[in-house]
Amino acid sequence: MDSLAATPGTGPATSPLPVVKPPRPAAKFEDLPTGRTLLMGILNVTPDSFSDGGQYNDPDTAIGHGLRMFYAGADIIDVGGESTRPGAEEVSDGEEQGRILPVVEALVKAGALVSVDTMSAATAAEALDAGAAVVNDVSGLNFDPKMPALIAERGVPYVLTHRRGDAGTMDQHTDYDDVSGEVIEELKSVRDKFYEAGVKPEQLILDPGLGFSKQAGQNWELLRNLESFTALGHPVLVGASRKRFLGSLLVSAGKAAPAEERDHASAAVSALSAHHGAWAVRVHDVAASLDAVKTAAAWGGGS
Ligand code: PMM
Repeated sequence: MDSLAATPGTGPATSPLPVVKPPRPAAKFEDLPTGRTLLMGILNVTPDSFSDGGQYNDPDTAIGHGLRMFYAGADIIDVGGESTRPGAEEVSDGEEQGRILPVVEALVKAGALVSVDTMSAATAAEALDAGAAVVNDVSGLNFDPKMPALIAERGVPYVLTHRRGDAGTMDQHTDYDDVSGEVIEELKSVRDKFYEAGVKPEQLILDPGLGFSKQAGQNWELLRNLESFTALGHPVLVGASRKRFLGSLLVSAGKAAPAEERDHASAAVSALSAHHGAWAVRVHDVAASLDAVKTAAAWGGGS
């Protein structure tokens, strides 16, 4: 990705300015801004994700989109190579790594802080070697048995997301008497497995897993109870952007709003999540959610 090394202003006077900026020093997790909720920009390098599947399927398009989100203010770019939507096909580690590693490398070289969205310990290890700084795992109760040891050994931040079952079965596991209480207990039981492997509490970021083994009303219930998640003492990540429950909220002429018409509601959820203490929101439309979290910070008396 030599184009990343282009220096603005070195071409002939008539040539357009390069789209990409020069490399920056590698971003560090500990240098992330404080004083507002962080933005994690979504980059699915997949043919089949529900929200943006197929749009960023080749490395150059994916890198371009990642850079656009970075320059729009994303604090972290979340790069994934396997769709997590209900019923999605599993991909091999080799295929997943082939999709994401060139993208991770290029974004890190450009100075972005990258998280890898994977359920595979092997892929997480390769992505960390390529410069990713965070592992974002939505496997929930069904995690790769090699993941806890990897996270302990590398000492990196790890997003522990609630999910029951797998992509094929999660929609059959939505029976809860008390969705928030049960999600919290189940997150704690997975957290214990990571502690047993030597992962430190400060490495863990918790995510209630909106849309993963949850029905629409259960997602709202979890959001309503966000403060019981932040009370666990870990940073909390909220991933509501463009999800089905927003589509069913925004019904028009009897039809759920399609994914690309859910960004305003997603930004509203970002503002409310920020106001209720979320550490970060995982979003498609970075610019809208940046405004939303800044507004929430000002409302709360922050920067
Ligand atoms: N949702 C998706 C993928 N990865 N990661 C975390 N931590 N939390 C989420 O809610 C989450 C995730 C699915 O959404 P997408 O297809 O829009 O990426």
